[in-house]
Amino acid sequence: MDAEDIKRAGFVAIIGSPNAGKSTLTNAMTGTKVAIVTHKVQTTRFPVRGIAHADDSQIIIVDTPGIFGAKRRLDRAMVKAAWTGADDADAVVHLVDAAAWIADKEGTATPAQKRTAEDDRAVIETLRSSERKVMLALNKIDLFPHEQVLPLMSEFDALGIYSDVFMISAENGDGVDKLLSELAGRMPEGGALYPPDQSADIPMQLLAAEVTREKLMLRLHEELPYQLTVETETWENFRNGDVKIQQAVIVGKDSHKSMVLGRNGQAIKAVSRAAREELSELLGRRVHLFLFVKIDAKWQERRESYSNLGLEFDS
Ligand SMILES: Nc1nc2c(ncn2[C@@H]2O[C@H](COP(=O)(O)OP(=O)(O)OP(=O)(O)O)[C@@H](O)[C@H]2O)c(=O)[nH]1
Ligand SMILES: [Mg+2]
Repeated sequence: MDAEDIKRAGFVAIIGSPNAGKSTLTNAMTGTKVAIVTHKVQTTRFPVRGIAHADDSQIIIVDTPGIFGAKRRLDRAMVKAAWTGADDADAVVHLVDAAAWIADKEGTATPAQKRTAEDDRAVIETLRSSERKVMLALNKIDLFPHEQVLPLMSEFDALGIYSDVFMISAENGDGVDKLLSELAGRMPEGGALYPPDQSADIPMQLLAAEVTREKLMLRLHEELPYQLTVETETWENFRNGDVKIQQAVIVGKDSHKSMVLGRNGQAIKAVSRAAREELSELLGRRVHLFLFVKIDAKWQERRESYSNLGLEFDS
């Protein structure tokens, strides 16, 4: 698509409880990996912009952190950023894990699914008290028969806070084009905001740190993934096209450092290999990745940790 073909352009915020599939949907709509995805809650920490095109519109998808009853400073900052993303957008999609709701109704919900439905109810209450209508997308419809989702659609519809209800699978793409095309029509008139060949607006160094954080989240258990952060410290482009990336994995204490390293350094080696392979693919170049573990007991109480990610420290 050429820039002059674009007649509309705007922002769409994807909001919802943790694990609803917001980042999966963002990646599906932009056709590339702009946001990291894991099966764990609170994967996304800051809003990420992906750029999609449909019909004559440029649609800037803002993936946001999951919304939940946050207590820690970092969590509060994440939730605040999600609502700010919604306030600033031309359209808002509330994404709901329909599989969790159906399991909740049938009494077969896992504790995690129960929490998801509870977090959704809190989001609904906030949306109810705001003036604006948002679009609802019921996600993960690949996980159960379609007839089960119909009563759920009517239930959400009856709340009177949604302008439309969509059924989608962010994972296999069902319904995603329809949603995108609907969004395209709602973008305000105006020219392109980004070059049409661009599919993400996230600095490469930050995306590279996110990829490593994804691999750490997949590998490490319990609280540990939530107690660490990753920073890209150096990035060197070589003449032969290779790139050398050095990253710090920052943890709060010694025992966490040992867990990140793993026995004989096995854990960090596996993380490094997985991150390197994915980065090579994303960049289309050979990547030399070097990970170091650093201890900084106060990283979650430092202003820069937040401003680096575009989060507000005083949330
Ligand atoms: N079966 C199925 N799984 C899905 C679908 N969409 C997302 N998932 C899975 O749901 C999990 C969470 O996906 P994410 O995209 O990370 O969810 P999120 O809403 O961004 O989560 P946070 O960043 O933690 O708020 C991952 O394991 C995804 O693979 C879907 O349509 N169907
Ligand atoms: Mg996410």
